[in-house]
Amino acid sequence: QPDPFGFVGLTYDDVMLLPGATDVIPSEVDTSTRLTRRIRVNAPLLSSAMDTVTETRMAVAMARQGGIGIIHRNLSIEDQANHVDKVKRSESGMITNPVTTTADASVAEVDELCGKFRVSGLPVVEPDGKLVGIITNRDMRFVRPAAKATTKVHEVMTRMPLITAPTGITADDAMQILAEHKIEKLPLVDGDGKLTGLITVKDYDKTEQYPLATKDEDGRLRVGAAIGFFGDAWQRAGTLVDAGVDVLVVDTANGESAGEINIIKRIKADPAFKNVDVIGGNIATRSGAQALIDAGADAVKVGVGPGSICTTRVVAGVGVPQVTAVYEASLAAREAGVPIIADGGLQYSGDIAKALVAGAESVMLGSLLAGTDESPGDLIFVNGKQYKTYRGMGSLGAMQARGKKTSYSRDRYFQADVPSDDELIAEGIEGKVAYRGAVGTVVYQLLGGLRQSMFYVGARSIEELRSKGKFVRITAAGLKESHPHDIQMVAEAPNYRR
Ligand code: RVP
Repeated sequence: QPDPFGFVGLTYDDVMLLPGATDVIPSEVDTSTRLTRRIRVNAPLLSSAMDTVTETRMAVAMARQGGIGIIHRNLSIEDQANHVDKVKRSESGMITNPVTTTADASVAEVDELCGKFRVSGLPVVEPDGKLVGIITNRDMRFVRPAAKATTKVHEVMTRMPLITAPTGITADDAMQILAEHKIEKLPLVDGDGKLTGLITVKDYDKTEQYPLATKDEDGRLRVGAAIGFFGDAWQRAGTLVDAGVDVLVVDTANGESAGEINIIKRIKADPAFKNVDVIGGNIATRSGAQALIDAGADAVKVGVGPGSICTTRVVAGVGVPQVTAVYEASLAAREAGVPIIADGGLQYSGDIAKALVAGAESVMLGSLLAGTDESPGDLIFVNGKQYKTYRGMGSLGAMQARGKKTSYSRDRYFQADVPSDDELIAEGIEGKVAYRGAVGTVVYQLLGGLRQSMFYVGARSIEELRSKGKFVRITAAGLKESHPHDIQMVAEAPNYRR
């Protein structure tokens, strides 16, 4: 840095986008973008890998809205992989690996599996995979609760011959069969009568309800998951891949650390991981971005200290205001063709367009989503108002959550070796955010705001927004003028809170 004090760090509140000539209206713009080198999404939004933000429900909701959720890693490997598995099974054009049961299992066991995977019935197979029947709610309805443990599947299941279809049937043809026979589940079988897949009517309903959903080639929702690089991180990565994860996010507070660079290189070199993309982060400089790109990252996540719950900039005195950080990182990333994710610090929908114009291709949100129904945790009431808890992964609460030996959250802050809870150095705080209802309505407002931005700038696509958008720097007086002023709000706005 030749002139340290001439190098100014700017953030969202320091800049505004210039309005310009436009021939598009908000409803016409296309908000699709690149998440990683290989994966596109219809909405440039990720939910943070935090234990008060993203587990199954959030990840499903985000993918349905066209974005993606990143399952946090303050969990055992098994629990985290379970979340991934549940998202992948939540809806799909075709389930390639359906949960099944056998004829001699009990109805109680079927009940348990149905509850666990949130399905209404299971194909029944022989040990070699041959389909022998199907058992659904309809078959189990008249089994008394007390008899469930002793009633066997073969006593109540619907037996072959069933309505089935051959492997490889098209979606439209399958839908026709479902409609013609008024059935909800269509097992797919190969020439030997072995079960190869399952198509359900529920999944078609979902496809119509969420046309922008982020899906893989098999029609399953996409999901990401966070890993670190200490301890059992390698095993975690492998287990997540086995569970079907689409993207791994190497999630540390300093992405330029030797450990992170090494694990990215190792993943990218291993054929077992050839179908997953890897997001590296976080960094906040051009050289940081370059280091992750050189290691092979498929996207680079930017943000050191901007998070609403983050105290890194105060505790360590380290960080770069986010608009400058994104811009600097993009100087390396644009050249390499690697997308940037702007992580943390977004307060309003207008900040999304600012992040994209500064150089990002998508944004990651914590506090804006933590107050929704789909985030983990219960509603809390304070003075009659509704809130949900939200905490930094570097807060004492998060770092202590899994005890001393099994370090998860704490190794994000490179404190896996700290011998006792009392000796941890927190880099985040614990708090609460206002309850905001369903993710769907929050994302609707965020994307709506982004569409307005694109209209003002005259951009039909995110790519066009990024190339056409221009900033003006504003002062504290300009920021004051930008917010409502000289008035007391008397009605709640759906997209504005002080
Ligand atoms: P925000 O959206 O401003 O709430 O920020 C969320 C981001 O903050 C996360 O995606 C993560 O990068 C970062 N974070 C999470 N925990 C902490 C911390 O404890 N310092 N920071």
